[in-house]
Amino acid sequence: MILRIDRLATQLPPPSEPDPEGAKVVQEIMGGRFGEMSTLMNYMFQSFNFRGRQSARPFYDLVANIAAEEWGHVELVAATINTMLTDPGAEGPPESAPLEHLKDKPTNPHHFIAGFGALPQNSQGRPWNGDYVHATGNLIQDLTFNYLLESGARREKLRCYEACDHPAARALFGYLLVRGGVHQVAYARAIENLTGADLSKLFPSPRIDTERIPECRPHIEAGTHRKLYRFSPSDYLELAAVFNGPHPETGEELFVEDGIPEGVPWTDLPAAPTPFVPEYDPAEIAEVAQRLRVAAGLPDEPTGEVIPATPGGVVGKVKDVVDKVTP
Ligand code: MN3
Repeated sequence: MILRIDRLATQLPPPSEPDPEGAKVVQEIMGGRFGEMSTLMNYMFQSFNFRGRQSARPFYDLVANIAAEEWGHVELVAATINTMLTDPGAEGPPESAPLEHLKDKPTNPHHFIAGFGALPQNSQGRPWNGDYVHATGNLIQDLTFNYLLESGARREKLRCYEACDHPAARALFGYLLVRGGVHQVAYARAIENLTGADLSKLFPSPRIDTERIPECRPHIEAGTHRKLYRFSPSDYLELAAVFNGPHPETGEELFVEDGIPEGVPWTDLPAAPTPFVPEYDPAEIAEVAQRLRVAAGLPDEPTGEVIPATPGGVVGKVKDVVDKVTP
């Protein structure tokens, strides 16, 4: 089972300038062969299909536990794409064609026709494909595949970083490059511990110097590059049996953290413009929600925690917004 926490693993800048062309590129990290849906679904199916898990517990724990973190990475990519598609200017009466500026750009038209949000597709608009899952029932093959998958994921994230200068995309890639690096090390250590093969000689693979990427640096300084989170209150206790030893690039000690990232609330993005569809006004929905809440004996005000969106706001202001919202 999965326990869901309504927070994002890391801070993303609030919406600034919309970037639908960039959002199309970021879709590769969502639904491409090496995207976050692929890492999630690979580790998820490998854990579902894991036989003899009790006797191979540290390896089972590793795969099952990393699957849970990948769920949060899919969530982060979706939040980024939504941020990049938030366009306070795309409003107006239907006859003024407020979305016309999008139609001639190299965008994914589904982004603005289908619902102004992330799609389970790659950058070409092709749906994520179950054939990307490699769950053979052979532990060494699966671990080796996972190492390659994380390696490809890092390569693609770097290329998308180089293709997108939107602050939300850059923050996303900064975080995911560091976390993907941890998972790559974790699978390498698992193979080493199981077979004796010295995979430390393969690092860095690909040769990405994350120290030079400004958006990676705060995560490296916080030690995020050498810790594996344990994504369960009481299970997956044997991670430390395989995730141990020196980091192959820095020589620092690897360690397991008992718990999940503290995370931050989602930014409450404004409703998508629906100029061609007569629809409930967001204020009407808020009114209905409040009535239902009170009738159910819940507080008058919404109970969840969000960061208010500041459309057109300055990226640097995000810290102030968080400080205001988080006590
Ligand atoms: Mn990931």
